[in-house]
Amino acid sequence: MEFIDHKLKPAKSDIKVLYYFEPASGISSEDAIGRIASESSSGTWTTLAELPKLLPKTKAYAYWHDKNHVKVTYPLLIFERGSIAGMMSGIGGNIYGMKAVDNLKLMDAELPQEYIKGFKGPVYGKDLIQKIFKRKEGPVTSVVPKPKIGYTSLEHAEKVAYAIWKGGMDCVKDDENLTDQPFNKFEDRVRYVAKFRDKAENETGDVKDAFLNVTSPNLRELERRVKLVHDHGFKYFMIDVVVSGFTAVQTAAELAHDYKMAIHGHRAMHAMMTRNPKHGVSMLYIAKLMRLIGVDQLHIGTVVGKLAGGKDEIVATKEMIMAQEVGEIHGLRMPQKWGRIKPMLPVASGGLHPGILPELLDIYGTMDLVLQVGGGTLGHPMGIEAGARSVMQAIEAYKEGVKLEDYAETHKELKVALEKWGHTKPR
Ligand code: CAP
Ligand code: MG
Repeated sequence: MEFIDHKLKPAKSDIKVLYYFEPASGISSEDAIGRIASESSSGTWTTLAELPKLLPKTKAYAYWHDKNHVKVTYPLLIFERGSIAGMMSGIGGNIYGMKAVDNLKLMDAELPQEYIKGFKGPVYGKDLIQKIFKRKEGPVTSVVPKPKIGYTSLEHAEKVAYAIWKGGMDCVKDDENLTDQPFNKFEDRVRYVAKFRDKAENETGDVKDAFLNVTSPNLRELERRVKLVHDHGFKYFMIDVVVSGFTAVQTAAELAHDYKMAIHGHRAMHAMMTRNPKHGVSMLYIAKLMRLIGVDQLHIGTVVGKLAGGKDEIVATKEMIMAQEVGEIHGLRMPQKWGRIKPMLPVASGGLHPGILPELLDIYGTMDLVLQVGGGTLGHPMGIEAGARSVMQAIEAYKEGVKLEDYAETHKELKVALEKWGHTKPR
């Protein structure tokens, strides 16, 4: 009960966390929220013989709750500045295993300017559309070679990447589980993709780039791979942010700032923690941490595609990563002021194909996004280059406010894509 104060007005410099919680049977809501605030700050399960003088300054307090939501305010003093790992071992640590709660989900946290100034944020963020692709508005388009793995590094570059670029796409993305396999060594892929990027740029006159996956077994290797990508003239590199972990992503961000590169953040494994509405951590909060650390663009879901993710959370997340200030949404999002941290671009990907792009773009309500269309490009009956063209045609149709079917009358590749997939939403 010492860690509950319903009258408390949190300090401006506190971190205020919103949790969804379900007390275990026999545990009252008060007991549960007291244990959450206590175990995640300086409390423990028993009274102690000695107490340090500083203790009162280290305590978190549950200061508001309703049936299943609690807000806990944490003094900034107890967090190492600039370390997400340090923060999450507190507010995302032991409390998840406490028997006092049956379920617990970290929905969001309002981060004070005092904490935010310990981070650099993205090198480019939304500015990458203009600074890398020299365009006023998006979308940035990308295709990931499918099948996910199986091509050799030369086939990946010569057969697939080159066709994708010739078909009009901006970028070719490594799949999340393509790193350094015997049949597609990382070094070889970087070298070949650079060679065919140059060829495609010369032939099209457009900027072409790639999201080469630097996800690595250790930080030394991560640094080596980022340097290799940089030295081959790429503006981006990609990292699987969840499997790599916060320390690796913060290392990647340091490197991105050194090399003035953009980070494409893939979120594979997020659904292990984000999908259950009652337990884990929200994708919204993972996205907040990634913007803070310095990821320039991050997968946040499509609603219409093949992977789970509710519309309310995806729209709330998109707003939060793109704006400089957002308001509270009960039970879903805390208020947040971003100060000088640049906006992060959302990446829409997963089961997309030309027939459902208009619906997706309506949901996003902006052209400032990255569209990734893998199977929906590589599965085109007329081949890879035609597949890329069909996606570009669907985007053009949308921008001109023309129905896809009408646009398809004069654009064969789109017509063939619609004949194959129609407007189906894959599962
Ligand atoms: C999409 C994808 C991406 C998913 C990740 C895949 O391919 O390459 O990894 O989009 O999910 O492997 O499925 P398709 P999310 O375009 O062929 O579906 O974007 O939700 O993080
Ligand atoms: Mg993938």
